[in-house]
Amino acid sequence: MVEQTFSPPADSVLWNKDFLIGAATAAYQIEGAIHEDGRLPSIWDTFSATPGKTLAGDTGEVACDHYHRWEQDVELLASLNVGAYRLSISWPRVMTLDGQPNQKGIAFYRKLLKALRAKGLQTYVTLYHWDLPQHLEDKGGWVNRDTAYKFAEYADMISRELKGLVDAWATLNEPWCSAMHGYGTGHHAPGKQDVVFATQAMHHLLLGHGLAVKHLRANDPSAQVGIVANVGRGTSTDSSAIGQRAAWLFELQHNNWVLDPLLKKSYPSALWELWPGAEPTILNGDMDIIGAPLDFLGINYYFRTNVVSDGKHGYTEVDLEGVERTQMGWEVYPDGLRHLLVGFHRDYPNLPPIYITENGMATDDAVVDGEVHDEQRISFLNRHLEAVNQAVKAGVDVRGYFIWSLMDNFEWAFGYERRFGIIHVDYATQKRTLKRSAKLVTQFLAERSAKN
Ligand code: IFM
Repeated sequence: MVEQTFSPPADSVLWNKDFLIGAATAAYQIEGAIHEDGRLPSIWDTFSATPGKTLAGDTGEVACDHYHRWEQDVELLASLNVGAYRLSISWPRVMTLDGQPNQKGIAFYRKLLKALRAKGLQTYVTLYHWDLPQHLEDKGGWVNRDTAYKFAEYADMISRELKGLVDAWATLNEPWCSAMHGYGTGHHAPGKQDVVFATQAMHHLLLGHGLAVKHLRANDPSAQVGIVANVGRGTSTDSSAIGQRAAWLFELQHNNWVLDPLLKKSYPSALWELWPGAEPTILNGDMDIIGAPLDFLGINYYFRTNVVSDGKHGYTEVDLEGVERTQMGWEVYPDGLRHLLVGFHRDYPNLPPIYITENGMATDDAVVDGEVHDEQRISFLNRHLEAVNQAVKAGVDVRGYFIWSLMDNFEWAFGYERRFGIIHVDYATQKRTLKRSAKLVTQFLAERSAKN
């Protein structure tokens, strides 16, 4: 095993102390305590308890037990010298069935945010990272327009409760995954499988986002307000026009489906050639609500996908041979991140400042003699941070980067097998062990603050 170093080039933007480096998690993936303090069932409780839906039948019932171990986790986080922590609030934990604040659940986030602030960490808080209250799914979930209004009520309530403790609010995490995997492919909760549901769910997610923005701004004017989108690089080894169109369609479907309504107030029309008959119902005024100005855009990037034409209107994914892959099977392709950032900067004149709100990889890590040698992750982080540096040098306004994830956690349908953390979690004992990646990032950030 070749030991990696973590040392950005001397002229890298990473050395600038104002370039924010943080770590990220999400409520359902780490908290556990799903029956405590009045938390209501969520769609992920239902889905993961359904046989066959997650690897080994894993659920988020205990996860990293962060709900009980949060103080220790805040200490660990602060020991990494990072400047910010990105977390999410569990909607079913903080709101009762009749839409009232659940003060016990809210108290958990209040004390967590205060502790983070006391350690000098900035707080990046996502309102919806996939854990819809089950009672709303029972009424149709995101396919039902009413869920957008319920989400806005939740945003209004929680931003009144937590105002002054949050540096940046993100309304949604990865609406593409909520819509497509939740209602299209069915790989995620609630497990519905119809593209017509997916496109309608997307519209209501984005509408909920736009409605929420208004409340967040009114209730917590000093905080930034944004949204987090996952984006993918699509390429084709087929250089013919039809091959290149397939790659273009891949990116249109993954990236522009979300970014165009937010930044251009319209859906790309080619989507309805890809999915004939799946155009959502859009009411007058919706697109103006969705396209409300943003203070920042969060970008989550993980991999590239190679595609070919399916011979009809769409594309098919074909794995490239001989490329480096992660434990998820995802190709390691740092230049995709640079390429996409530069493209968004070119294509969206009103692109707000960007934070890379997630980037990282799963490896099959184990603790050996007290150490975790996650050398592939160190190399991955080095290369993706350099891609960000190059994008900044090319003129893109990227202000920060969050490693996914602070600690190993519940990786949705893949359960606990896939380990994304820079901190290892032994799920039997809940022992946390800093991986070598965490140690090198810590060391780099100490060197950086010594220089500035
Ligand atoms: O774990 C997820 C996270 O919840 C959302 N973005 C992708 C990560 C890795 O799959």
